[in-house]
Amino acid sequence: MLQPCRPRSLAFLLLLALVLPFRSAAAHPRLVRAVPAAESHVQTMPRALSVTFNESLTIALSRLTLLDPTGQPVALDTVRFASEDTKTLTASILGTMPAGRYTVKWQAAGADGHPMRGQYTFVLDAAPVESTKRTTDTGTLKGGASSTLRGTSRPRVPGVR
Ligand SMILES: [Cu+2]
Repeated sequence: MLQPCRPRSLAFLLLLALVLPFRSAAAHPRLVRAVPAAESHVQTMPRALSVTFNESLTIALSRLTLLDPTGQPVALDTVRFASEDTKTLTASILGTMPAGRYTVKWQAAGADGHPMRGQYTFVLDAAPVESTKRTTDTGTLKGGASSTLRGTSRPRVPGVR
């Protein structure tokens, strides 16, 4: 009785092998949002990392790691859910962050307990140099622009030509 069934069950197994990866992938947490956002540039040091997934997570299997531009880990507080939101992991940043590109590595597991992992980067831009100097620079630029404008409008003034 098993013998005639075999080709059919083999076909069924093949079908399962094709379908299962998609099914399990759909059941695993997928990153949908991050703060700071992936590939973003931030001007000030963020106080916390926050990553939101498409499904509720198991906190015991969830991890966040922040690596500085040299690849050294930046001290983070314990990873926890953002208030009542079990799809969002957050961790306060305890260490200091010099300017540069940072890597966030995350691990997250949903109901089935299979940890998914991923990473993304963001850039902390260098602190702007003395705001007074910046204003002066902008002023100079503006002055230059307006004198150019005046120059262009000069032919309109009668008598100059
Ligand atoms: Cu799984």
